[in-house]
Amino acid sequence: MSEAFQFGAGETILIIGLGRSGLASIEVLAEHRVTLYATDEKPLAELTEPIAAANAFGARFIAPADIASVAGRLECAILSPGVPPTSPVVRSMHEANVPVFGEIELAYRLCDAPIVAVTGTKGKSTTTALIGHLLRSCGESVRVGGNIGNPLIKEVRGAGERDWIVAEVSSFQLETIRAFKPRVSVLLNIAPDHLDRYHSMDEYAEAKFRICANQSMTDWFVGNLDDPRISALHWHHGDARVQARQLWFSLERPDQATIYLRDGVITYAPVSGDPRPVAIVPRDEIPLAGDHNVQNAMAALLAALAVGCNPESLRAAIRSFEPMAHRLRTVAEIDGVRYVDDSKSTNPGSVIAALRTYEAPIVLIAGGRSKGTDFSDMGAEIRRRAAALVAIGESGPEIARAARGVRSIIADSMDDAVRHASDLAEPGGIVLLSPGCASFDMFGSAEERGDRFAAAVQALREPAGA
Ligand code: UMA
Ligand code: ADP
Repeated sequence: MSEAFQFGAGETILIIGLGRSGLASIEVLAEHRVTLYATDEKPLAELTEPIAAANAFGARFIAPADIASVAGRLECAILSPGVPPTSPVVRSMHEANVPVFGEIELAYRLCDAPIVAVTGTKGKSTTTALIGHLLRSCGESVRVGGNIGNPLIKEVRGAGERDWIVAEVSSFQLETIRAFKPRVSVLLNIAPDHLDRYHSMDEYAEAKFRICANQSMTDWFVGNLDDPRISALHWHHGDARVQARQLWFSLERPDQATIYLRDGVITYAPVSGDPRPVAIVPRDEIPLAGDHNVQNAMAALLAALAVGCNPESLRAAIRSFEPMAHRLRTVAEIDGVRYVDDSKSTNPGSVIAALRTYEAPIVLIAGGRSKGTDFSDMGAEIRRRAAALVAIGESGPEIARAARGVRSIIADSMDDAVRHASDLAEPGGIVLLSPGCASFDMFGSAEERGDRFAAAVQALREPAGA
């Protein structure tokens, strides 16, 4: 089977997974008059709505057990990021020699606009949204999509060479790219996460490195010099994995970075023209809390500079960025206690980053569904920085054990957790929801978990028994 398919009439494609990514691919490929089949491993009873949505675009549902009956007719299959490559459906595609790739690759092949792609364990959505904001503020026409929530395939529709696409790409999505070649790639950090899908950190890191695998010398790579796995890609080390021109951000090594902090000011060392350092913005003027967000801001600024924005415009633009919900967002202040929703903190590294953000005494609410990560570093940071821990969810007891020595309570609902946390907090202190885990043991999503936290906090205002 050749790879020269055009995504047009006469071709037949199987969509694997009927979530947001799969349904968006169906919608766009239907416009290209491709013959579509769709499959999903969920029990049929739970698929009524997505099958109806797929049918509405002319896609026929095939149960996973019947896939072999259509395999011989397929040009390719488009895999949803949540479906692991070990899934039986994917295996049956390999056995039938049907090429399998992801929606990001499909979007790339159907896209005329240059792409800025962002990956990393944490900070992807913030950095992606910030790059979108910076480019837009500098007068560019921009569309933002990908893992951030709105499938990329829908954003690239109708985009031309004068537009920019800013794409958040997860490691799952990078597993199934082939030719995907962003004009600018951004690699933020690599920390333990998703170890229920990857056998090792090396395997996880390899998936992340794919973001720059097809880039050439006309492209740009933005990397974190403070992350040992990423700084190993520096051309100094003779590593050939990055062919693109390299731009580095750092909090720790100002002398070797393209963007760094000097006297509290984010400062750029131009890579061409006048080499004198350019002060871009004092860190205190970035509307995002914590050192980790200074790193995200530096990465976003480098990406915008690579696109061609000038430092003066960026200085004004970054100040007007609105932080995203569920990421260190204050949702209330009650009786002198600040309540902070960081529900999107879904791995131990983001809990550590959140704890390091505040000086005030913290009562931490943490726990949920573990992703196979080790909680010992997070436990040590809780001991160092938290006044108390309220542990929730499946991993609550494990986290409480890792933080042994800190006053801990196990709570069995968000309402219960917030009530305990409010009892434990002192005026001037912070109640911080930063779970360090997935939400699916207790909630439908991290957003729902954050909303339930905010609602439980609001309920504290109501008089008892009201
Ligand atoms: N399914 C199977 N077999 C499996 C697993 C899933 O058939 O083994 C089916 C499910 O029954 C379901 C469908 O696949 O019907 C779901 O597909 P999906 O899990 O890929 O989810 P989508 O709704 O398509 O959303 C995906 C991303 N989800 C994942 O990567 C898990 C979304 O990222 C992304 O926003 C969306 O595409 C649009 O690009 C979410 C995410 O959690 C936010 N990402 C992870 C993260 O950020 O840590 C990587
Ligand atoms: P992602 O899209 O990679 O999950 P987000 O920008 O949505 O990242 O942030 C998710 C969580 O991670 C939030 O709790 C946020 O405070 C935290 N976070 C953001 N950037 C970083 C970073 N560079 N290092 C560690 N944690 C971070």
